[in-house]
Amino acid sequence: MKKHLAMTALALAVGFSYAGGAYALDQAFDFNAAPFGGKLVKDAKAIDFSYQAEVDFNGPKFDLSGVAFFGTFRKDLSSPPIPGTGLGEKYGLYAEFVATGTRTNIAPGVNEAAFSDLTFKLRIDPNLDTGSNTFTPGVAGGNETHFASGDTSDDITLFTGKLIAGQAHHFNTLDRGSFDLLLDAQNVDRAVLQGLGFTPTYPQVRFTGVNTFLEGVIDPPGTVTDLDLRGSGNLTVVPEPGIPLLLGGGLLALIGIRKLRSM
Ligand SMILES: [Ca+2]
Ligand SMILES: [Ca+2]
Ligand SMILES: [Ca+2]
Repeated sequence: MKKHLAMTALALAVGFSYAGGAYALDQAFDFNAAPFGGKLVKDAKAIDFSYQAEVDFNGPKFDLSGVAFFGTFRKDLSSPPIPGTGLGEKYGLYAEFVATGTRTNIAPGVNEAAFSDLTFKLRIDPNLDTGSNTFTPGVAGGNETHFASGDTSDDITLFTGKLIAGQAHHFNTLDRGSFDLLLDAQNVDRAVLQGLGFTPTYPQVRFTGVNTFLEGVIDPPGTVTDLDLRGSGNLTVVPEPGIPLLLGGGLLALIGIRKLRSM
């Protein structure tokens, strides 16, 4: 009996440590685009995007605004795109985001940023007539923002994201960097977002990416207006928060059993 308990706890503890692996436990979800002339995509694990944003650095603080356009669904990050979904042909899908945070210089040309606030909307563009505005990098043209443009009046919000935590990094080659944002998905349109991943009341979504274009970064404290930032990434759904907590409980149980044995 005691041995059985210990083995169960061990299995749960292993599960918990595995959860720390990148994307090890991404949750499958369904995306029903049938109302927009697309297909019902079953068991997707990621949606790929490319994005453009503008960033303002003001000493240690930053703010940014951007738009990401999604192109393909994947069953996992190493497999080819799911064909024939209608995304980009029958309907468009984009995210609009505005964020603020603080950055820290950890070495010359190497900075880490922590997000403190974020407004995020995932939206369907049924008629493929939404784009994004152009801005002039730098102080020319004033301090601008980057946002969805064209006809956005017909677009439908699928969820609004509330920031749980987020970090970004950039390196001294200036065109390298990455970001990782964890969001609570609220006001979820469950006619479109379905499946296991969107079962929880507040599903958690990861918005992660790499930069492919970024120049003119200066170390804090420094001021930059409308830095042009572009790149690509994936939107994934993480398992419901109860699962890691449960597995974490398994780890604690294992520690408890070890303590009992050492007594
Ligand atoms: Ca400008
Ligand atoms: Ca700006
Ligand atoms: Ca539109």
